[in-house]
Amino acid sequence: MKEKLEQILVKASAELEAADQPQKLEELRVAYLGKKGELTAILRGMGSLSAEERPLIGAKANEVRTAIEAMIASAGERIKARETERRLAAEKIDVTVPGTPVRMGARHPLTLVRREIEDIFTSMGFSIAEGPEVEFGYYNFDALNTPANHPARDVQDTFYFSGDMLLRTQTSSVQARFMENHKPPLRMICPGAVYRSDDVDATHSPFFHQIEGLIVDKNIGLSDLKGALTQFSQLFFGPETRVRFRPHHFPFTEPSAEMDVSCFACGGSGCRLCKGEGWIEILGAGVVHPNVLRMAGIDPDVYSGYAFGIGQERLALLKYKIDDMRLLFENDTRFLHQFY
Ligand code: 2NM
Repeated sequence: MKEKLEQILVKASAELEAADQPQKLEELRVAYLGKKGELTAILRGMGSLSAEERPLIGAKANEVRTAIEAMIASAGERIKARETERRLAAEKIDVTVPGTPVRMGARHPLTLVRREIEDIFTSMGFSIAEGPEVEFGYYNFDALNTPANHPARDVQDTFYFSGDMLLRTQTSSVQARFMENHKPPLRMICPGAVYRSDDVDATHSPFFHQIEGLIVDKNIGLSDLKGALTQFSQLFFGPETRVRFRPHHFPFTEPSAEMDVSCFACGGSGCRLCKGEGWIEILGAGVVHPNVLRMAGIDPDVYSGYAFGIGQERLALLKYKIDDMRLLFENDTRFLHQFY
């Protein structure tokens, strides 16, 4: 029996040394030390031994068991270490390999212009409001002192749905709504898309964007308008910028004007950008017509205001020296990646 135990130890030692998988190790543990294992079988058979032999074999059997347990433990360590090594080798990353380049997006020139205008006017205390692009004829026209027979209301100029609904032709409709919901004093701008039935060319599109502004308070007049829009022009085009106002007509303002800025390319001496004029038209503006205030429930004998409208596309073309508005809408990334 002693020899048998020694044989078991030799065999176990060889097999455990060869074991290279956790499952194999577990199989060997069961085969030697398990309930039906070889060593267990020997311990069971000890009943048939003589009283002198029993303690000797018992001690030997325990010695073998302890040795096998130790070998299993060290084989386990070895297998684990080898597995760790294998994974370290397989999952090794070379941190010096250059990364996959990420193609960064760029902001659309219209977004750049809109944000810059928003920043300038919010710095002057204006808030930003939005409204629906599908609008009632009332807010787009009637509330803005544009009566039923006005040419702007013609189907040639405006996209109509059935009934009194249309695609807004100006963001002033947002201001008509705003005046109904807010008491003066109020100071707001409304950026947004507008729609007019125009053919597409380098400077026209049936879909474009405006930013309109409105201020209503006591004692607001043309001088306030001039001050704010001069300030805006100098912040947007540069501190040397001069402005001039030319009389004009809008139904919702009286008096009305168009505003030019001195050409920021040539400083006013005349160049290609300003077509030799020295001046570039950038917006329309005026003192809000009393009828517009009255329609919105504001007493024109107490309050007055000024309003202005800026075309975002026009400013984007000027600022970024783009010669065709269609480029803004074609989503050609080679073009769009040039602005930041
Ligand atoms: C322009 C030019 C002049 C304007 C007027 C109003 C309102 F709501 F007060 F009636 N909003 N926007 C206005 C005035 C817009 O765009 C060229």
